[in-house]
Amino acid sequence: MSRLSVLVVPDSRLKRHAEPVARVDDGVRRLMDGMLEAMHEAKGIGLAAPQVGVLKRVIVADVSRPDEEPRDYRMANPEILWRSEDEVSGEEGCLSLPEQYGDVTRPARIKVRYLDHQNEIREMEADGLLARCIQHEADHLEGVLFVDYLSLLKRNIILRKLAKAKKQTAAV
Ligand code: GNR
Ligand code: NI
Repeated sequence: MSRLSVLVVPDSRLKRHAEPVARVDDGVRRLMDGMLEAMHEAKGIGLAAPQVGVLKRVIVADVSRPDEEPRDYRMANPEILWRSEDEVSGEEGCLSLPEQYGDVTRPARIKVRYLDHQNEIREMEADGLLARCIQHEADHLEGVLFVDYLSLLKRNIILRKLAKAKKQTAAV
């Protein structure tokens, strides 16, 4: 059982800027492991710390398909150092916007620098779904959600639906 629960929109913590970690210590490692557990449980491919109410620059990801070897990424203070000129559109979802989807155009490839779970600096190039996922998670650290890239009309339809759903759960 996971003790971390994923916040759902509307929640002001999902709109805040997250603070860098000074170093990856046992506390940050525990956070990363708890986030991976919550992410896998929810069948997500990524998760950012603000989604579990922690305003730190920590993200995790595992974009492997069920038939593939799992590959967990743990990243603190991720910095996108380079984005490709070429962009691709793809459908995104978010555990904080349950059952809502939309097409987002993003750079196809990125280079990212981060601290790994051993507090070592690493640099990595990513493409495909991993590149999309890291960009989506990095956005969470700035309080940006995928719906912020949609038209005002589509965004408002989604946000209104979720606000209504939350009111109804609160009323039960
Ligand atoms: O599970 C998720 N799927 C997904 C699909 C396309 C692009 C990004 C993502 S990340 C999302 C989990 C999540 O909300 N991470 O913040
Ligand atoms: Ni998300």
